[in-house]
Amino acid sequence: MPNAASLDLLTHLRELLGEAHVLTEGDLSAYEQDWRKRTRGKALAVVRPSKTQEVAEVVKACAKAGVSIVPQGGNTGLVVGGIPDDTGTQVLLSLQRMNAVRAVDTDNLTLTVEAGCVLQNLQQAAEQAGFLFPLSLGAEGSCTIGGNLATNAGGTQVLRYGNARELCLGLEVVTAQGEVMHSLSGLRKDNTGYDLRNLMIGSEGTLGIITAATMKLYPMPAVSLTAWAAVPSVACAVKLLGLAHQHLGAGLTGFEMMGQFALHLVDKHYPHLRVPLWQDTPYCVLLENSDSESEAHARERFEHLLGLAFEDGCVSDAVVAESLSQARNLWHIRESITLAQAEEGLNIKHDISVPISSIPNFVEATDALLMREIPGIRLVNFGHLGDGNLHYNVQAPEHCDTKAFLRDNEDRVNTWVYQSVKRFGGSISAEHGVGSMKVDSLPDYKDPVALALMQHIKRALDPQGLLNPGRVVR
Ligand code: FAD
Ligand code: 2HG
Ligand code: ZN
Repeated sequence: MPNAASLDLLTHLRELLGEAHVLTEGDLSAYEQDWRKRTRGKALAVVRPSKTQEVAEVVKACAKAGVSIVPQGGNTGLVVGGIPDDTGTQVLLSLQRMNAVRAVDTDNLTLTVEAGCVLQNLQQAAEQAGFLFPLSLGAEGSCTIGGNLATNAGGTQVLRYGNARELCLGLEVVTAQGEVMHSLSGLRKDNTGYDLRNLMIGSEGTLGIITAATMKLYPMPAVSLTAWAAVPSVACAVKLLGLAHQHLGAGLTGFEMMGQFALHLVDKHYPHLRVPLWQDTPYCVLLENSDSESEAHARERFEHLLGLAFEDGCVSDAVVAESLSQARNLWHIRESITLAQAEEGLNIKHDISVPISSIPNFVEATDALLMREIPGIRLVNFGHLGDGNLHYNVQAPEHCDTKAFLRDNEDRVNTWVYQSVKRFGGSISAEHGVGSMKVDSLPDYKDPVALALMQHIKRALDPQGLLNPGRVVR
């Protein structure tokens, strides 16, 4: 039951946003439950501002009442960072109504959008203007650009275009004091002091609320071809990556690796997708070659590369998509692994990175350790090999009680994987962020001085601890 101060705050928020946009009753699970349905919180209210000034007023009202705020975009995050805790005292601030494209500047090659703009709509706006916005991930139909920037999302085009951070030129941010930082300039060069844009990117809603962003546009490649190759080992996949860099140069826009069990799950749960070549090989690789010349040129370069890889023994079989729909289907298979894993049951997720050169040894050592410790464990290894980033996920042994398995094993599996990552000089979060899931592990794996500086920054920017408390740093 909210106390008198909370009831006063709710009255104030209703005056600011209107009754319809301060939700306290009914089914709020879309806001209060995380995408994986592993955690359910309870908000004092879900508020849905439609303008930057409204966000600022909400923050000021909450700051005055001492009530903390959890910003939320599309609620597709995978580390429980964008839902309220279970105390019923936090305000969940959804950016979903702030979804306008504010400006397209085709000379400056930029597009300015509000934070709640769904990534797919941003991609389409870029396409309508004749350009490419390259950020691409499985959740693109629901995640928002504000959430992408708050988590510095990666996805499948990073090796050519970079993470969300590299695609952003400017931000508009509401601070923890309810002030608006106007930095949407769209400049490619600006050395007037500390880089506050990059501080906000990846801060997961703990330092400010992103309300709009100016993003880079890129020329649309004339043609993109997709190939699917069977590789005999992880070391061969790394070798193929080296050859692809050498022979495709900047044309290499995607390089994803998928383990046999990951593909088995897609085959089992989505048989209509007809996964190619997976049965007789431990790993498959998806490659994309984007070319500014012609399809014939792209195909010739691809075939040359695959020919060399066959000769070298690092590819045992391969197909090059003959049409756009075949290429889309191959990507769809890759993007369906997360959903196929969810269909299979509760699981443990990792989004680790190690230097690309260490990936074969990391996988070999970690596979051996986990299989020795938990006989029957099912490893779902896939991801962005081109960035040194793997989703080294774990599914419970078959026919076991998955809830009990997670209760008894999740922490020790995480420790084994993280220790292995540390041994190979990697990161325990390459993509999804820290959220509340990894906040207590971070001190064991982050440089202590770096962590202390993060804590100082948090206290300096948000001394009341109002923005997404308990996430990223404590
Ligand atoms: P939310 O889930 O709503 O929020 C995520 C975090 O950002 C929270 O901490 C929240 O408080 C904060 N936040 C949200 N909006 C704002 C804002 N405007 N201002 C300040 N803070 C804010 N991630 C990848 O990096 N690469 C992938 O390839 C990838 N693939 C995915 C595939 C699937 C099927 C799914 C379900 C998820 C995937 N993700 C991936 C994770 C997720 O989609 C990304 O983290 C995405 O960027 C989150 O965007 P969102 O709008 O849903 O944010
Ligand atoms: C992907 O690359 C996402 O598909 C999700 O980052 C990974 O489900 C996962 O673990
Ligand atoms: Zn990923």
